[in-house]
Amino acid sequence: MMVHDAMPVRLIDLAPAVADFRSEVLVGLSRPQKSLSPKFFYDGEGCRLFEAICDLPEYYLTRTEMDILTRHAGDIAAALGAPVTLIELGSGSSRKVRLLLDAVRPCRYVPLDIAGEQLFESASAIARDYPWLDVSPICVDYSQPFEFPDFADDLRRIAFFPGSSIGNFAPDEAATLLRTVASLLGRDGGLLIGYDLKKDPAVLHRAYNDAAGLTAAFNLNLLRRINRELEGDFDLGRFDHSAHFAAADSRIEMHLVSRVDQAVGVSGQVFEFAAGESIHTENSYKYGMDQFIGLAAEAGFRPLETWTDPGRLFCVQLFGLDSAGAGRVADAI
Ligand code: AVI
Repeated sequence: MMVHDAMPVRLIDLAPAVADFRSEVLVGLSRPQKSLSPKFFYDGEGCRLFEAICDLPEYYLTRTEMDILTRHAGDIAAALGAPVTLIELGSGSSRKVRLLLDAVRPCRYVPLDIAGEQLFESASAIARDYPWLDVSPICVDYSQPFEFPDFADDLRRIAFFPGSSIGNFAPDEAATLLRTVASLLGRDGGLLIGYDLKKDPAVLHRAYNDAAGLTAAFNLNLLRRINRELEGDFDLGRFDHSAHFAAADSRIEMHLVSRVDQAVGVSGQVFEFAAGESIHTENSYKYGMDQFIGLAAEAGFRPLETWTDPGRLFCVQLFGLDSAGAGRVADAI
């Protein structure tokens, strides 16, 4: 484990190596349906584009969840009790947690994110703005098991997983991830999670095909990242962004569609594309509340509180662990 000492926060750096990125990309591009994990969207430019997407008029998710958190911060704090460690999965800019910090007054905030630069900046800003808070950022791919630091305390652990990032995992992977989160939390732990609800597909279509083209740029930026970091020669002008709602799976699928027959090199390997063939880059699952409660139950979570918006676009839920749920069996997820 490498630790960077820098004021005002110490970043624990468990970031995946470039070799992991390379091997995942080469495997993904070798599949019959070419695919890349959405976790690779978030280089510096990808983080900036995602923040801009969050402010788009069509992308209702962020503002709706932020409204819910703002309106119910007091109720959330009351339901959590004190004192707690707040562990945020996929903290990004840490915008949402700011809506809770004054009400919840956690003792420690542990933001987890794969994008190290943005994580360090946003954790430093939190440490500056909330001087009473212990801030311990960890740069990590939280979808994989990792060694969680021993903070040598007996604070109740609450996982905060906003933004419907859980929707970027297929249901079986989501259940596995929630199981590992449960093992990190311990029996008295809690999970405060935000997820996107099923709705009119036209609303979803607009959210992932915005008029300004930011989602397209975000999707295509993955190819630019591969070119830069993995010696790729993708021509971005030869791929189109595509996002559609796949009703049977209740998910938005994002793809990059080849405009022409072409061959592309990545790290010395050549990948053939037929015109119209796609790389599947992201799924974004939309849940009914009962369905999500069923998924969380597979990981031993039972619902305690539910907060939503008047239009029922988005849902924030607090879960506790039932007695059969995983205890803090291993200090790792
Ligand atoms: C991070 N995640 C929840 C976003 C989503 O809506 O699935 C990523 C995103 N993809 C396109 N727009 C936003």
